[in-house]
Amino acid sequence: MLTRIDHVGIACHDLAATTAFYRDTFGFEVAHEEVNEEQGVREVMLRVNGTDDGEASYLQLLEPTRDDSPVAKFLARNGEGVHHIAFGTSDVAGTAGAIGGHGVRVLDAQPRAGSMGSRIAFLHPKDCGGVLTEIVQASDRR
Ligand code: MC0
Repeated sequence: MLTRIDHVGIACHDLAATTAFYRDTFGFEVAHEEVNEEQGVREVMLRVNGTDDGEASYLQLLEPTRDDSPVAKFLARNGEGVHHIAFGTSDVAGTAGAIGGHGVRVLDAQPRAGSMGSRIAFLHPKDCGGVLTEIVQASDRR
């Protein structure tokens, strides 16, 4: 069902400064940048390995666009740091349904739009050992 780590999401206050840190200190390449208004984030995807063909893994840097967004709440409570982990699948709806069958709350009954044209569904952190967990079906365009 879940075939790889798609990305690790990191919450930050200053997207430009955090991007520069990971690019310049670790040498990760900036692969993509976008705003997701539904999720209330401005984000940068830094490629860790592979190519943008659905097999690469990324660091996803997340800066909130509004104070009532999940990432803004997370930053206010915890400060900067790891916000979620995302696993790749070829069938986000089917995988979410199967995981939900194990008693895990699926936060997105209908998959939503994720970064780089992906389809995503979140799982409740309280049902995943305290880790906000995301399932990602990469875009064919990746
Ligand atoms: C909240 N909690 C977390 C957490 N966020 N625990 C671990 N990791 C996180 N990221 C914990 C809180 O500490 C709290 O625990 C409890 O969950 C309730 O949190 P809350 O914020 O007070 O309550 P809710 O229910 O309003 O929101 C939590 C929930 C929400 C996870 C349901 O943040 C959500 O729906 N998240 C999914 C969407 C999301 O995060 N979008 C941003 C990334 P205590 O013990 O105090 O009760 S968008 C993204 O990443 C996209 C663009 C992409 O990947 O492509």
